Amino acid sequence: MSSHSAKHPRWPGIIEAYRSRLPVTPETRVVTLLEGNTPLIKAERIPGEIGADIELYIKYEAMNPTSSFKDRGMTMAMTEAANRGGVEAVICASTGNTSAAAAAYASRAKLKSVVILPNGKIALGKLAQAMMYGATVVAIEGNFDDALRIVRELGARPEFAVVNSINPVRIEGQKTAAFEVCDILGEAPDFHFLPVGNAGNITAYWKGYREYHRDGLSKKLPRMFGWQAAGSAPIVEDRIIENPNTVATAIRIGNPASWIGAKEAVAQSNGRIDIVTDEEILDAYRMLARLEGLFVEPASAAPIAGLIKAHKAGLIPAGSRIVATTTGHGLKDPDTAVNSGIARPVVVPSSTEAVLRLLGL
Ligand code: AN7
Repeated sequence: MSSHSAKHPRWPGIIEAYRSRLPVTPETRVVTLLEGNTPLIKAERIPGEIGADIELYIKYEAMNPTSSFKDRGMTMAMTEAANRGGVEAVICASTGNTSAAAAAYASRAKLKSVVILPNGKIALGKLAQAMMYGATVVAIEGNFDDALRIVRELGARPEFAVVNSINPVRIEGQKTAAFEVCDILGEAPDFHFLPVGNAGNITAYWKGYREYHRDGLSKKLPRMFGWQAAGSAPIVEDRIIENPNTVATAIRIGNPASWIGAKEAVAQSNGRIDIVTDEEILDAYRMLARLEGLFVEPASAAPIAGLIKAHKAGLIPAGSRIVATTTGHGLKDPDTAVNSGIARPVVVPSSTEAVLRLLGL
């Protein structure tokens, strides 16, 4: 089991913390940046603001080394690639966060990284990360789904290791977030809310919750509620979306890799997968920052937008304990932040009087 207790005064990263539950051997050389052990922050104001009698916790995945949840899967994928032998480079398609994590962990593993991105649709911070960590960044004139198709083809070559979530060890790493939630709360929550893009994370959390439940470490299983952006909702619409679109570029995905995993998580947990509009996403995005002090990227606000929608629809019983995962940091996408309708800085002369006048004092 975990955790950030007396047993690990210094958090060792998710593989060491949950070694017995992950596909590694005593000989495995672990590639880590000490990811995981992210805060589970109780929301103080959102429940009241939306008039919901609930207990809401935010699993704040921005506190990972590359500022998104992708680091959990990437420590596993890079460890596997580094120990496999014969691998020269890792390769992935990405809407941004996977590429940032792949590039960082590849540096750590002394491997090259190649990232294939949809040109012009990557948030600035994520692009900066991949470039800084030294990836070869290829921007294709296509979307994420086109990029993933290319990666699947290149992955057939022995010198490449694919580190997208089609690589099953990524899901293994990501399931540790569910373990952390149960370790902190002492039990699984009633509901778990997540954004859904490729659907790897909802698949991974459900796997993690089931494993803890099977082994008697939790008595209940949460209902899994996943949220897609309205312009990019293949699972909800039950069809491949050729030209997905949403302000939440992280989940701008028309043909999710873990489609089946998401369907199973929802069916088995008596859960739900539904849409939220870009407007609802941006409202929740501002609400998280303004009311809770949590600046997340737009995709990460989708589960909060979903919570508001589900509460209005009467789907959340009073007294429910809910965990929502916010998957990436707000600083990843500064353009959306400054263009999201919030107040701009006001320029005044450099004097105390001018500042007082502006403040109406
Ligand atoms: C912030 O980086 O697919 O449903 O290529 O970056 O597990 O795909 C990112 C996905 C949610 C969706 N929130 O998770 C990529 C990529 C953020 C994300 C998702 C992503 P999945």
